[in-house]
Amino acid sequence: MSFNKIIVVGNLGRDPELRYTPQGIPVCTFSVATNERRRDSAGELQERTLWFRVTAWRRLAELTHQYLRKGNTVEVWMIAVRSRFQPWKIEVNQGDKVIIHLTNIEQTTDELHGFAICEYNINVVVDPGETKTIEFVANKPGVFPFYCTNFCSALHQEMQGYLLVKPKGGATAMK
Ligand SMILES: [Cu+2]
Repeated sequence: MSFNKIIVVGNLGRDPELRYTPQGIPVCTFSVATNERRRDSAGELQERTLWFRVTAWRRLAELTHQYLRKGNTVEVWMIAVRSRFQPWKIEVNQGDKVIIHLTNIEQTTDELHGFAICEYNINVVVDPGETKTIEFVANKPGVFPFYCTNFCSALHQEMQGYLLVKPKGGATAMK
């Protein structure tokens, strides 16, 4: 038996795209650029960019799509359904621009959900079947809980999660 394994560390060319095969299997493709600097025969420093095309499948494809981003924009596709948010935690770096697309996937027409992060002055209500997009810059480091502000059930306050904003150059508050 033999195998080889490579580790690619670089930058994304653009945000990963998620598609589905005709059988419904998630596939996520993205490109990673790596830079190599070397001296040529004349002693000049040359920079060479090498692109790797990466394909992730199934759950990894979904996670890749959910979490990987180009530059410092974090885009999250979140669902709200009684009594949870999915994903229920978001980790970003201080200074990141955060875009949350929140979809309420309830079937019953009166099942509204709210979404609030008090410290960031965010408070929205999402109707069943509706998607709302929330945008903000995560400039305050720390751990900020979010929860459902609508009385969707007696457990609405248990419908919660947290936003972790890792401080620039500092220690991580929570893992
Ligand atoms: Cu709710």
